[in-house]
Amino acid sequence: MLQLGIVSELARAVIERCHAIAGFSDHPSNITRLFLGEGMRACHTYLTAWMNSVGMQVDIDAAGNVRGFCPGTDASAGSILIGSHLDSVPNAGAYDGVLGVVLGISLVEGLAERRLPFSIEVIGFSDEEGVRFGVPFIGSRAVIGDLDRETLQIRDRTSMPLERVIRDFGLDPARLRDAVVSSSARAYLEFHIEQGPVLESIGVPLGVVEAILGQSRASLTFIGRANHAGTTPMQLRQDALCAAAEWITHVENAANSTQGLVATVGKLEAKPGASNVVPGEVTASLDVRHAVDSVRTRVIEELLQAAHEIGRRRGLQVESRVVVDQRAVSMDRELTHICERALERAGVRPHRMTSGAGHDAMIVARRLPAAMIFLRSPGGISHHPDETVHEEDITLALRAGIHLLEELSTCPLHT
Ligand code: HGY
Ligand code: MN
Ligand code: MN
Repeated sequence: MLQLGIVSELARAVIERCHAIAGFSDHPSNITRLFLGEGMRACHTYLTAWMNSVGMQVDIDAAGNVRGFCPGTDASAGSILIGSHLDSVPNAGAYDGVLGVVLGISLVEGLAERRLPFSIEVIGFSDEEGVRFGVPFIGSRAVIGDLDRETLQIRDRTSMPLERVIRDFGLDPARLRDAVVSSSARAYLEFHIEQGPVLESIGVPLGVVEAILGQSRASLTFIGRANHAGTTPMQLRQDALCAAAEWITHVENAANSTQGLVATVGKLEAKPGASNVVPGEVTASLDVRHAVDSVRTRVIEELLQAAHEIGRRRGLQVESRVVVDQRAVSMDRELTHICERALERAGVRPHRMTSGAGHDAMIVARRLPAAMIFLRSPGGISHHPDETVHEEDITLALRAGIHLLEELSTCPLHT
């Protein structure tokens, strides 16, 4: 279907395009592209122009997802979705999410005038990380029709409700129902960097994801009493930051003593935040992940209990709420087998693995057979400016993608 020379050219262009998109940021000196910020608007403009140039019809749906559509030759063959997210964490790398969208469009570009029986819809999701509103997967939840009224009222740190942010961006929340994927969609494929050390440690360029760990996210507030740092005796303090610090050590100990569990306090804010004031209030995030849902939910419960217990002992009030309770998700077996065969035909020994990172595939999998192909992360680093990818692995991913589309053209999915 595609000469190898073209594939290597496409791979080089993939890197260039990821770097171009890295320039679309809400921050003047690093990659920070949040839900419906100005960086996302520039990203929409860039991708719309590219998608149009390769013959795709483009729409920005009411949740801010970029939807590129390449028609097939046989309406009864339905459509295959290829996607990932366009938003980033603060001070991010250039490939998390974006690579999957750029690879999807590059596969369409590689088809040139050729049309497959099924349509291809490439989706750039508007929010997977959940940085702006504290809840992830806004874009993919909109695509499966799962963005409820309660979520639309959640406020960002400027106290702007999600629904208002959509309107201020120039989109219409009333059209969210049009964002829902059509019933003719047959499958969802996501290419993504592994974001961890496994593939590099075994010298394998690509992996096939069997399952994605479940994740819980919680928000806690330790409420003590601000007071003078110089005049307040230690035994009379209700120091919110010391309470949080004791709890954070407890979180780390719990994770170290629970096989296969990871727990992270990634965000911590002390108020009033002056060096000569005993911190009166601390807000903290908690992220807990595990392959087995009952272990994850037990541990997050224990960790929230521990925070309240530490608060009681120190004479503080503690408030906590779970904001995400996302169960572990297995990828579609049949589609995963097809991915494995595609890797083999691309000359890669397929390695099956679980994903510690969450992905839009775990949301879309609620509605469609979903599968993921990982690309090796050099240095195993991600959510960091040093995040990178090998060009030769992109070439292999494109070749695997072509074999994938070929196989789906000749033997449609049974599910
Ligand atoms: O946090 C995650 O697992 C993903 O990078 N959003
Ligand atoms: Mn991420
Ligand atoms: Mn990601």
